[in-house]
Amino acid sequence: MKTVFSAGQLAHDPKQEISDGMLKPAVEIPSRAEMVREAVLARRLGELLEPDDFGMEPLARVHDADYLAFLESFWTRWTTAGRSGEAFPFVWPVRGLNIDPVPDHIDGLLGRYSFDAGTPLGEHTFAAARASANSALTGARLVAGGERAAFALCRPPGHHAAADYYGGYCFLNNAAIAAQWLRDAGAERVAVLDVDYHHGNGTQSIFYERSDVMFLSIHADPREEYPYFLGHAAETGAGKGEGFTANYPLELGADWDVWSQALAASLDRIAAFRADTLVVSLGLDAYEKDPISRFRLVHEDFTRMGAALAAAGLPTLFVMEGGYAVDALGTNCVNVLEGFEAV
Ligand code: SP5
Ligand code: ZN
Repeated sequence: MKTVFSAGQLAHDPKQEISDGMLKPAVEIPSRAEMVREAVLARRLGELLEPDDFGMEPLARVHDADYLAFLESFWTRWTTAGRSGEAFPFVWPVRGLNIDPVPDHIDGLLGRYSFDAGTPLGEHTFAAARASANSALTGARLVAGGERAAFALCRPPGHHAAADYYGGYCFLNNAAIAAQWLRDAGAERVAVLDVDYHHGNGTQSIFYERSDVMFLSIHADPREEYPYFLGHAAETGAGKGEGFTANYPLELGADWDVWSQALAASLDRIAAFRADTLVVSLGLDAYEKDPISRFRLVHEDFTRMGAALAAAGLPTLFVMEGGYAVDALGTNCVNVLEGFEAV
């Protein structure tokens, strides 16, 4: 399987994040991608390709124009306000407040276009996020062109980013951008299966009222875990999209026995939907030693995961999401991809 990755994705290099009531060392760091790239090469998964630049248009199919303009202009506004280094929002337009008009001040804009304070935004973030989205798009084009599967080594990740807000270390929703591009390239029914430990709130919100892209997510119960405000089993889609979202929230501590049952249920739903293309939001943070997560998958479970995904028998685009046990990330990620190829 081919891997798509650009060194430009490393330019987002956050130093700190707000977590547990403190400024702590950032966990969504460039070495994550470098570790996965090394494992892809060491284990001879296949060719490593540079992405092409797809421009802004496929991003604008998923994200609002004003949100993209905010990301584009962020650094100029931030430095014009006399700031330097990484930005963190601290005020949000929650219920009862007025989201219109959009503020002029950068502190208001940061709150308007985000949903958490845990996601550092810096000078090179948007460029790196664009490069990451281009990797997803280049992978999508490989799959549309007839490859059985492709691996978009995306980082920064994407699944928490919605049409008009960032958060959860995500700025552009790579998986959603790829799924929409696949639809535009002729796929009729795309399933996005999110196996990241955290619920893919951004992807869910983007496709919630649509019946052409099914969204399924296996994740830690939002009653106990980030992102807290989406990912409950009762969320099944709305309007035309009713029945085209499926959530499998699991208790903290879930191991392969529990996790694989949700995976089997997801794959049944994907088969009933008669998806013609599968996009996997491939988080590796369900790993037992992930520093911010509390599931219990072991190395071999990731191989099993890949094999189970292959059994769906669909052209498959893997889009990397989270996973913060940096030393194990390459092993777990390539285990999934090798497990898939072995079937
Ligand atoms: C893509 C992705 O996996 N994003 C995850 C964002 C999670 N952000 C919240 C992190 C909260 C960490 N709390 C750790 C508690 C143990 N010290
Ligand atoms: Zn995650």
